[in-house]
Amino acid sequence: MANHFHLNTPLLESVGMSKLVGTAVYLKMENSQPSGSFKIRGIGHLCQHMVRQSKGVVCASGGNAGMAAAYVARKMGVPATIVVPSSSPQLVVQRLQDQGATVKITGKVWDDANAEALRLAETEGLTFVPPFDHPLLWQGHGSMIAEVAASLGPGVKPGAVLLSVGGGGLLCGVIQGLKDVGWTDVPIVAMETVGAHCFNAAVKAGRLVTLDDITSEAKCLGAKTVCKKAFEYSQCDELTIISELVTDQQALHAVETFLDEERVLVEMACGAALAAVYSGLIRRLQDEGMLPTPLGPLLVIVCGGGSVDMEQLTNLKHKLQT
Ligand code: PLV
Repeated sequence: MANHFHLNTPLLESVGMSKLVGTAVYLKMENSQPSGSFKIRGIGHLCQHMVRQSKGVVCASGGNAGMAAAYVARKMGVPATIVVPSSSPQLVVQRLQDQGATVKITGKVWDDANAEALRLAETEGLTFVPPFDHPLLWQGHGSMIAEVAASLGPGVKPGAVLLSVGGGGLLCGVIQGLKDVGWTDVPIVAMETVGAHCFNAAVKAGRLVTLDDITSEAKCLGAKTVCKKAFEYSQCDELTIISELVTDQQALHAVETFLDEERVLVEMACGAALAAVYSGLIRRLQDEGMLPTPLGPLLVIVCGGGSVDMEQLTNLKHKLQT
């Protein structure tokens, strides 16, 4: 069996984004992972530790965690059951089935699907694969920062990292990676959309908050409660985590601009991070003194695009009327 399932992804300099931000912008192209997102790093790592003698795996997902779990399970030769909420687009169900997974649609949002996945793990004796809340996931995701350090070469360090937050697994993984390479002083800009803002709500309240509902179209950011570790990191004095929100319209606009400029189609969950550049938020954070001026290279985690195609993009455009 392979050592790991993920690829060493390209680190691309974006001329268009660099012009906008006024510093070099590097894109970590996690969308080019075999399962379509960064999730394969952590889930691959976790499955290697937990799945060897398993009857099968079960994972609840907005899309990308499920794609990663289905891909890894197929490579390991074990069956995968992926539970998705009814809000996941049909193309996600199709892509999961194409990976050989059994797909079950339960509930309206990810939290409902997760309750069903936990029940199935219990009753069917399946190995539960959490999509964002587990130390092995964070350790696996951390490998992306080691790759960035190797790509940038000695003596070059990002001025800030820009990423999206759903349940907080990517955030915890990036922090793990920053710790591993000794970059914990690098500020992180953590983006969510309004209506999928469980991290921002927790940071503002000073405690974990469960949202009433997920009203954003960025369904892959749609966990109602962020994981405890992500919240703890937000309270930690040694780290700088700036939590910011964009609207769905801004995230969609960013997806479209990225497609035009970088020739890559990503999904809304990723658009949330990209929007920080295209909407001028990074510049504003500099003006407000939240980020330094001049800013060192901006590292953007291009987290994925497993839940989008042209039809879905057109539907979103109609729905959000941009
Ligand atoms: N998506 C999870 C959780 O959904 C999933 O099941 O696929 N960018 C993309 C493209 C994602 O798919 C996700 C997570 C994130 C960012 C956020 O990552 P997280 O959940 O680790 O913060 C409900």
